[in-house]
Amino acid sequence: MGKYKGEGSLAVRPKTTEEVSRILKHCNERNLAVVPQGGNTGLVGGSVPVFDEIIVSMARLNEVKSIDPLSGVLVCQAGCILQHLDDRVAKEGLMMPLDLGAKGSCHIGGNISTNAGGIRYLRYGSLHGSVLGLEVVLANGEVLDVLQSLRKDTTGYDLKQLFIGAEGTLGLVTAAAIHCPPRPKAKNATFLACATFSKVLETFRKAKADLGEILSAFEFLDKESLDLAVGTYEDVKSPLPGSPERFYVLLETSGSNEDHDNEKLHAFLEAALESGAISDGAVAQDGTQLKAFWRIREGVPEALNTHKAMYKYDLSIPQSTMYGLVEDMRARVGDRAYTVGYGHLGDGNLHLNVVADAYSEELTSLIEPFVYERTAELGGSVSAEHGLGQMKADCIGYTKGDSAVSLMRLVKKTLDPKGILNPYKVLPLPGEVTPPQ
Ligand code: FAD
Ligand code: 2HG
Ligand code: ZN
Repeated sequence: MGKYKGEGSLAVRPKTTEEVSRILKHCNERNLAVVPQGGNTGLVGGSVPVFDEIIVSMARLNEVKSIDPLSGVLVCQAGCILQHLDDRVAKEGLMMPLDLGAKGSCHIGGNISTNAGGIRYLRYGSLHGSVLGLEVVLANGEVLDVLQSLRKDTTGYDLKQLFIGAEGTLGLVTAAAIHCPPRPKAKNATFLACATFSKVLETFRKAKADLGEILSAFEFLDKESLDLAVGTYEDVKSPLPGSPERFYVLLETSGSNEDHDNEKLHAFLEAALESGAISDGAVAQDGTQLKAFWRIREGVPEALNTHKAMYKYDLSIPQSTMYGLVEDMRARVGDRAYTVGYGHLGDGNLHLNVVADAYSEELTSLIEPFVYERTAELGGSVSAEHGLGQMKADCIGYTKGDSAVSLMRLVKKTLDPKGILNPYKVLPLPGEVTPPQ
């Protein structure tokens, strides 16, 4: 994002777990801090050194170890690129359980370390469920081997979970076993217009009820998001040009029988039009159009990135109150900035972005801490899927209470007593007061 700049002067590029282990053993003995780096696509500055931490790039740990087509278990090294893995497992009739706009660059190790969500979360759930095993190098260089491929295992504490979403602060993930679902034989998508946000919610309720097992994504964008993507890129075109509505939904279905899925989708659309939940809609006629629909959604964060100042918030908020926060923010900043709201509505995940020509203290003070305070009041989370990184390390208290933060500090102290792993990320500095709940 061009927002975070470190002073690192050394990057190491290990090829094996053994090399990662030797690097960490050496750094731990000499009190040298490290920052693990995957595809460097993170949005909260987690993979960027704050001072002169040594960058440990995981890019050369990029081997696929095995794929079992029967169980669907993929075992691979952490530096494999998500898109490459999806292409590889496709040959066995499988699919990666997650998908995100950065798939062409992000690593599976980075995905695991941020507990990335993305557009398949609604259907396939969190990496806390899909990751079956991990190999992790601990701060002192010891290799923790919990790289099982078992679906069920209740022998003691589930240690791998600690490293999923730890943003490289507890260990370096070097390999993973991941459960991959069967690749759907049929996929379809529809782009819908809704007059109000409550109609978007009504459409979501109806989609869950009528489409059931074939519903695979339910993304929403407000008109400001759509206009931005369409206005920035020539290849992004609205399937509903001239639509006057305030809200748009990209709904995807995936299943095993095209006729069955189409029948269900069309019945749902007819009923949604009749009830007034949606006012217009377009159904993708082929794979090319399906991709074009996704290009609109993926074009929004890309188009935001063309602005000089970008205030980016990734919030979990109960769906019923989600859009009120966007409206309040828009009213607060007025014409000083452009405010958009979009995201993974099916998962209660709002991406609220405020962009402008330049950062200013006035704008910043209108946005923060308001955005975090209001999220806490609504019972939400200040980080739904991007992590805390360096951007929000001092914001954890808006979502987690003192006892949870104290226990996290204890875990960190136990696994990384010298604090060499990705310092200044995730947790506030010791003694720093976390914001009141
Ligand atoms: P990096 O950015 O390199 O690192 C992220 C964090 O993980 C850092 O703290 C780093 O130190 C740590 N880390 C990396 N590798 C390891 C390792 N092997 N062991 C230990 N720690 C490690 N995120 C979503 O959740 N959902 C989305 O839909 C989504 N869409 C995106 C779209 C775009 C266009 C972009 C640019 C980003 C998007 N992201 C999304 C954010 C980002 O892609 C994810 O957070 C991704 O999981 C980061 O992976 P990475 O390999 O780039 O990790
Ligand atoms: C997405 O869902 C990503 O597109 C990025 O999580 C969100 O940049 C953002 O606001
Ligand atoms: Zn997202």
